[in-house]
Formats: sequence, C-alpha cells, structure tokens
Amino acid sequence: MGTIETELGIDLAAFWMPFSANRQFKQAPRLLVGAKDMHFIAHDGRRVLDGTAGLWCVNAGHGREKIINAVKAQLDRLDFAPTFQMGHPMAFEAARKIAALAPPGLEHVFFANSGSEAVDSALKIALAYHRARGEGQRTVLIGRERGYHGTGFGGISVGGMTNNRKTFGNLLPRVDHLRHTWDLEHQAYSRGQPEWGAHFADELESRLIPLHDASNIAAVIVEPVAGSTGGLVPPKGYLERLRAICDTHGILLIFDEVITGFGRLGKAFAADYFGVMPDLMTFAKGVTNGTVPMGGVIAHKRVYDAFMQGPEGAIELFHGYTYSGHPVAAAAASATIDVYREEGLFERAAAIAPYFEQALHALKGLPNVIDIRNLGLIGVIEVEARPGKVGARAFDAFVDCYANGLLVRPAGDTLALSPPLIVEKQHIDQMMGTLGAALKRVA
Ligand code: PXG
Repeated sequence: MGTIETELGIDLAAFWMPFSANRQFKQAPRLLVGAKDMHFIAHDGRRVLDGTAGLWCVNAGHGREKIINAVKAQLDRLDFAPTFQMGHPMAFEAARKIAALAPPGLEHVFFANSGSEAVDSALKIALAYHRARGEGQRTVLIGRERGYHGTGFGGISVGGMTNNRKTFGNLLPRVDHLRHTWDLEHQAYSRGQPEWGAHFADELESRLIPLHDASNIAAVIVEPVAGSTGGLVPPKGYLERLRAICDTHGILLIFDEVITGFGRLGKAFAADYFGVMPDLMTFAKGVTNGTVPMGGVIAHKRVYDAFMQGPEGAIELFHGYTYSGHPVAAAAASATIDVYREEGLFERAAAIAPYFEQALHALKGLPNVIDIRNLGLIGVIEVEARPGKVGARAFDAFVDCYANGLLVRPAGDTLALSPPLIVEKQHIDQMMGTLGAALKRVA
C-alpha cells in the first residue's frame, strides 16, 4: 500500500474503476463515505453538495428512509425469487406503478438491471416486434451522433460517442446515425429548447430512408435530451418531426429515458414534457433513486400485443436476465415511486427549474465559457478546450469544485449539473457560486 492508502486505511489496487483515470485517481482519491439529502460526506469529513444526483440517479435525494425501509423489509421477506416461468408479487407491483406513471399506451414493463441492459433489451424487442409481424427484414437500427445509450455492444453501436466506440471493433452491423442537434452558431445560450434546428430530423427522411429503404429499418433510438455528451436539448419541433417520419414509414421510435425519466424535466418522463410518445421507452437510474440497480423498457400496448399472438404455451420473447424484476430492486422502485408521488417531486422540479435556469445563465461571461444549455433540472456549461488538451479545463474545474464542496460532472469540455429534485434555492446559489469561482481559477 502507498502512503495515501495507508492514510486512508484502504487498498485501492484491486478495483478497476469504470470510466476513470485509474492511475491519476489512485494518486489523489476522492472518496465518499456517507450521504444524506442534498449532501455527500467525503472521507475527510467534509460535506459535499451533490450537484449531480450521484450519476443522475438520486432524484429524491440521499438516504430516504421510506426507500431504505422498503429494501430492508423486502430482504427480510424474500431475498430472491426467479422470474423465468415463476414470479413474485413485488415485480408485478413495481411494473404496475411504473406503467401507471408512464404516458397512456405505454403499459408493459420489461425489467433489466441497468440502462445499458435496458437499451439492449429495447433494441432486441424492436427487432423481434417486426419479426413477429412478418417484417423480419427490418433490422437496420438508427441512432444519433453524440448519443449515449450505455456500454453494451448494442448501445455503443447506436450510440455516437467516439471514445466509447473506437476501441471495440466492428460493433453491430446495419446501424446508421442521424447527426446530433447542437449548433453553437445558431443555438448558443438558448434557454430551454433552441428555436433553431428542427430540420435536423428531416435527414431521417431525406438521407437515411432513401439509403436503407424504410422497409429495412426497425427503429430509431434517441435520448430526448442527450445527457452524457453535454445536455443537448432538442430544438423545438425536432422530436415531433422524428415521430411523424417514423409513423409514416412504420419505424419504431425508442426514447432512451435513462436520464430524463423520473422527473428530471419536471414531468414523469420526457415524453410527457415534450408531448411526443415513443413506442418503447428505456429507464434506469431514478427508478430506484439509485439505491439498487434496476433498468427496463416500457413498451406500448401495440408492441406488447404483437408478441402475444402465438400458441398459448410458447415463450413470446427469448430474452431476460436472472435479476429481471429482482425483489429488492422492485421493492426499491415501488417505494421510490411512492416518494416521488407523495412529495410531488416532479412538480417541485418544474417549479424550481426557472430559478435554476436564471442562476445558470448568470454564469455567461465567465472566462472561457462558450455556451450554457438547460432544460428542467439539467444544466450544462460548455468551456473552450485548452489548446491540444480536450477535456482538461472542465476536469480541473470539477476538481476545484470538489475541493470547495460541490460535486459537478465533467464530460469533455462540459460541466453538467443535475441536482436531486429536492434542491432548494440556497443550494442552487451555492452551486453557481462555487462553479463560477472554479471557472475563474482554471481560466
Ligand atoms: N442511456 C442513457 C441515456 C444514459 O445516460 C445509459 C443508457 C446506461 O446506463 P447504465 O446504467 O448502464 O450506466 C445511460 C447512463 C454522465 C453519466 O455523467 C451518464 C450515464 C452514466 C454515467 C455517467 O453523463 N448514463
């Protein structure tokens, strides 16, 4: 063990950390040892304001008793039960509550254990749906540049993040991409949805459908708001156009709502916020308030019904996970949804979003800031990259913020804020104060 490890009393060697600079981290670790409501406790005892709801998942804030108690009670009652040709009450209860929260028509829930699995499940359901209807030739999947759909082979194939793709070979065949919707020249400092850019949807019809032929295309998958690549907010009218084109050509529209689901935009789902209904919707993260891993797909009734046609005893979809609908995750989801509802947290997020927007955009003019974007409780600052060192400035700002009691999330040269929905004005003021000071220091 090195000196830092001796100081901390922890051996850092064995854990190969995900999406992390392992060697750098292990030289100067940032360890979190506790959390309550809006704050983490760092290993040195400092309170750190959680500007990111963990990783966009702790929407009701940390350490919520109702959820914790539900998890404990479930562990005491039934620790595990299979869901392949068997069942247990809590999986059905969680699915019922999730479906009740989802927009009309989105009625059936397929459980996975993460956003990545949710995405792979949704892509497979789309392919199987067309096959069940006698259109098995529809195998082309369309994603979008700068999309993030997790890290499975399906997700990175339809995703559009260079670093997540370049190392991993051929990926899925028969995948294509729409261009992303961000344009600095026409959209910089948009508050909420940019006015300009709905036409980016048109290339589905003008470029991709002519190239592949609509009869071969299974699905289009997009994040309603692209989260991980820096909060790319869809231009007004863009999602509506995608929906209309998919309808014209019999293509399924999948919304990846892993980040936008469970109140991030001030509604249960982004589909509600935008008034655009997908055929399939993925979720994860906020479904259990981050307490227990869970993800899944919510399918429209017409998609589910297409599967329920064959002989009675036939398994309709050869897909699933040992832990699909895990009792402990299902109990966490059920209690989490109760908390969201009882405390009106989605409405709360909607009510405080204008204050958040105002405070965020007040950072305009600070050194190197080139764009500020927001929607609901998503806020992103884009800074000019240091010459030849993409991402370094945002990373330094993240480290500076952490040293000064605030957790923000760096991605490339953006810094994202996505606080728990219980955030108060004083927290927002603190976030912007700390972030502003950091941006000056790393100039
Ligand atoms: N889809 C979307 C839209 C996501 O944002 C996933 C799928 C994958 O989920 P899992 O549970 O497999 O990680 C995600 C995950 C960040 C950040 O800081 C975002 C995610 C994960 C970690 C960090 O932007 N999103």
